[in-house]
Amino acid sequence: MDSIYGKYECTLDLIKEMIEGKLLEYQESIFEASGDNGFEHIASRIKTDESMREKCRRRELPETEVSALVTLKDAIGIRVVCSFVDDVFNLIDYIKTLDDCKVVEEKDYIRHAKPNGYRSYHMILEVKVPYEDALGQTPGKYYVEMQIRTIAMDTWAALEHKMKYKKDIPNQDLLVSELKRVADELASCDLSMQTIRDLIG
Ligand code: 0O2
Repeated sequence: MDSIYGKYECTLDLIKEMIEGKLLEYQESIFEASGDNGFEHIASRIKTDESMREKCRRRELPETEVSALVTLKDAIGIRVVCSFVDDVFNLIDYIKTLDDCKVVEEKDYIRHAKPNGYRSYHMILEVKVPYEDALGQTPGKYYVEMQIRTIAMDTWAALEHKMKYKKDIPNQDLLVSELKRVADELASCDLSMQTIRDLIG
């Protein structure tokens, strides 16, 4: 079966690399100015053909390029993991200044954690590029899902994700409530770490 992304598949990699490049420029500029690194690392992915098709079916969308690249907006996913909470919000401010990138959706699961304890800042960027998009327009518009969070939030999300996708875990209810408790503890530690960093100056 052909890729759901059709002839636009290669463009997705180019856009992912372009945004990553801008993030690395930011990291360098912060390092030059202060010796800090701005963020710890980037993890990125293009959603696989199989999981994009599965998402289309779940949303009762036709399995087309337009569904995958225009209606759904997470074909390109970039996660940036920071040491400190302030680094997360400074990075968000920087992303909002980028030329040809418009934030079209924002979810602040840091100030408003999900009931299970999930914390992260999500943004959908609409990126204007000199390539054709799935609607046949040039310059085209592509979408990038950004997730920005601290190391503590990231470790928690990975563990919770693992639990969600594993079947027949004994004492699952207990683990769910323990995870929620730990998420709140980690949030409190993140704030304490930020305070100590600010006091060190
Ligand atoms: P993958 O493979 O990570 O991409 P949508 O993206 O439209 O399906 P929604 O709720 O509109 O879903 O978007 P939201 O809330 O911004 O969440 C999108 C992504 O955030 C998810 O992608 C997860 O990666 C992550 N996420 C959201 N909530 C949780 C959570 O409670 N726990 C964990 N571990 N991750 C979460 P996908 O689509 O699940 O998959």
